[in-house]
Amino acid sequence: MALTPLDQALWCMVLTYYKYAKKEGDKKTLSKGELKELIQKELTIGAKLPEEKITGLTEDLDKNKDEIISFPEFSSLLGALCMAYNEALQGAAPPCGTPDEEGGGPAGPGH
Ligand SMILES: [Ca+2]
Repeated sequence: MALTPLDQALWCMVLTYYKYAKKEGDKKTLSKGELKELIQKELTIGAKLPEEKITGLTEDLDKNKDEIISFPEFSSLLGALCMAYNEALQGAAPPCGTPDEEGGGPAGPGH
């Protein structure tokens, strides 16, 4: 069976993590520099975030304060982003198509 859009999105999250994790040091964890690069290059909002916001975000994510971002720590960023996108959807059309467009889609906000 082909991957569904949700499968692809999940794989994309995991693979994006490793794309940056493998750049330096431990290939299975993100250094603070790798996380910063990921945020700046992979998130539309990331390029607009001031340096200190990214640093603050990184500090928050590094729960055990070992200076590296493990996958479980990174996943809380993904969760927070999902929440932010959910809020952005309230009263606005999504920037990409909804998964079931052909079916008319859910009774979404707006339109
Ligand atoms: Ca950590």
